[in-house]
Amino acid sequence: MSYEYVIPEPSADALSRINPEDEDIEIIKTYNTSADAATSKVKEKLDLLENVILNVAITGNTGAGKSTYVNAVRGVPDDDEGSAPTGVTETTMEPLMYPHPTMANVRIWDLPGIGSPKFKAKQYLKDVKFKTFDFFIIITSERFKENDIMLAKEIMRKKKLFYFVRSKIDNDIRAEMKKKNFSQEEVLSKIREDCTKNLKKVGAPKVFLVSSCDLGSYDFQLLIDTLEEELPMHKRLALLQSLPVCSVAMIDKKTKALQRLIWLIAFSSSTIAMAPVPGLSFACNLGIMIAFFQRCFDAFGLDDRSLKILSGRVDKSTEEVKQPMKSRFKEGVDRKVVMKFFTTAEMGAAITIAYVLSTIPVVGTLATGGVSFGTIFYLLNKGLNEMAEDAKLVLLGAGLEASEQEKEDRDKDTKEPEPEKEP
Ligand SMILES: Nc1nc2c(ncn2[C@@H]2O[C@H](COP(=O)(O)OP(=O)(O)OP(=O)(O)O)[C@@H](O)[C@H]2O)c(=O)[nH]1
Ligand SMILES: [Mg+2]
Repeated sequence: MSYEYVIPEPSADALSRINPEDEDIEIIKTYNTSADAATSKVKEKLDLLENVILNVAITGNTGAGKSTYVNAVRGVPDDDEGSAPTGVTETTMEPLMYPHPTMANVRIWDLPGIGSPKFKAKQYLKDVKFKTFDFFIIITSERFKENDIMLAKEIMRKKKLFYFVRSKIDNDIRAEMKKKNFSQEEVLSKIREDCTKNLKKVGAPKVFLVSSCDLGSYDFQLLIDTLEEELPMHKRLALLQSLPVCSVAMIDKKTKALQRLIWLIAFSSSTIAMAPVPGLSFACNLGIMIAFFQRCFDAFGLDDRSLKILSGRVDKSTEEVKQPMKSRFKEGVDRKVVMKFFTTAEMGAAITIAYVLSTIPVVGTLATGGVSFGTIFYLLNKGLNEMAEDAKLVLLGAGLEASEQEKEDRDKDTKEPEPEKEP
């Protein structure tokens, strides 16, 4: 006996809310004509997005700040176990791979310095196995030199992506602050001009001014925006999930990236509901939701490890930085917390009906499937947004991002006073 199982043709409005890319819309459209093909395409895509490997190479002169940058983008303090060794005497002699602490598929490579006068870019790239990398970050803490340029040209020749980063900007700002008529914007634009002048031989490349001690300031966000534009979609998602939460803008970017996964997960979970085993779909959906929420929790840095690191940075206790969290995920993601989503008044009715029906063979295959897509889609979005809010509250509470009120006050203070009117 076969049962007709139909996901209703999605309306334009529903599609715009789900916000799939063009190729995803094609999959949704083909569902009604070939459910199996659409389902396996969705699963393939999910698998690719969740498990893609991203290899990032960090290179540059000795002492430029490579290892410090590696630690910063992994969200790991320099003195942490498993961090890249940093300091004036430590030198990275061979490519060392540092997996992201919560996303092992994102790998940051600390490459050897390129400072030697005998440096040969071609041989260097061969030695470090350049094909492994999705892109290169070339770091300097002073002027870009001939070796940086040679390397950039060779990377270009190999048709790989690279980005110039001028590091230790916080040091430059601190030094200039002591001078009369200090203007941060002027200092930054001077450094930018100087870098551009030094890099004339490679055209007019963008240079990103970064402090590994303060990723929330200067050009780090701009660097990520650029990477986002230039990386293939599936790699972009991995990158955004893995970056440390350093600003509200970063939280918004992560939210958007994670939203991309939701419709695919909801779609594939609705097809599980077709299995004619009582209660199975409920259990599977619960498992899927726990896995997704754990992914979001880690990406937003709400896990104990990240909060502990944050509390160390801002000199507060972990309890203090955690205190502003309002969502039901305050104590972590587990079965009990996710079950709460199924017992709130708004969802209760729909889920109870779906669950009761799913225990009745035959009817269950239809009913659970029918509500599953919408329900899971709704619940995953709700959980994601709750966590994003929490992440913002934690950032504000830690004093790493100004509140709207503080920003308004600051703007008022920096505005030129209105000239007094002549009587
Ligand atoms: N203030 C400040 N100091 C930095 C920054 N980046 C690196 N440093 C310091 O610069 C020194 C050298 O940094 P490393 O990260 O060890 O440099 P490296 O490029 O890995 O050096 P080698 O492995 O020897 O080639 C360390 O004392 C860091 O603490 C930064 O953005 N700001
Ligand atoms: Mg190093």
